[in-house]
Amino acid sequence: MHLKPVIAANWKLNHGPTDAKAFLQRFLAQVPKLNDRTVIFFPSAITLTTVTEGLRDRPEIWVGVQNVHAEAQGAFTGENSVLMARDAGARVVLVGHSERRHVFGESDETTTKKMALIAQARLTAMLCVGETLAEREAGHTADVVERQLAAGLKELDDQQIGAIMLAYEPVWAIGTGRTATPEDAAEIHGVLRRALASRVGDKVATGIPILYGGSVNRGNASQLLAASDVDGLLVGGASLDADGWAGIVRA
Ligand code: G2H
Repeated sequence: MHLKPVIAANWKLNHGPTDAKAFLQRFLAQVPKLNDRTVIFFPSAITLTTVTEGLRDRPEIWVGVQNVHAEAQGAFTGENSVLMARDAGARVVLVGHSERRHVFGESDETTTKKMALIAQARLTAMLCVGETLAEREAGHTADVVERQLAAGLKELDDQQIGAIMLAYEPVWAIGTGRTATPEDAAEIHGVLRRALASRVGDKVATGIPILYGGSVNRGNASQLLAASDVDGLLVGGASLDADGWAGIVRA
């Protein structure tokens, strides 16, 4: 670990404004000002403003959105805009989460467009990559994550690449209770770091946080964070309970 760790909560389709208010009250009472780690909340778009307002006195904690549309505005009923997310206080945007790719059919081409749009809006993109179980068993993990990474970086210049975050989330470990071992995570994080270095050089590549996600919990968080090239955690289910999440953040 060479960077300030990034510990991110992906609430997915959980916690409306009422729940979020109660969560933050309980969470903030247990977690004093954080200078040695970056904590991020990814609430639903409907809950975004509640969370940014609830964290008004804690500017060291970031808030982000789980997705934006590939166009900034227009006739796209039901979508959310990167510009509106920024206006509402979001600083970071998840791109290509496996549920976007596998449940909603998001393609590499779409992640390319979203990454460019987010960079133009000067927000931080957190690009998610990860292989399915079939891809892993066929020995294709490195190829898959390198392809997804290349698509995400395709339209970005070196400076824009230096401002992103990455998350490695093996699909077979998401919400399944199966976690990659710290060795599995270190291996693929190393693949990603080398791919970044070959695109933008070692110096920029080492400054890009690479988070691990997939059934992270209070019991395995410290071990995963200690693995080589693991600079943070992206946590779903275990971030939904304020006490449990406070425990992971303090780990
Ligand atoms: C992976 C992760 C958060 P969980 O999707 O992005 O969720 O921790 O529930 O596996």
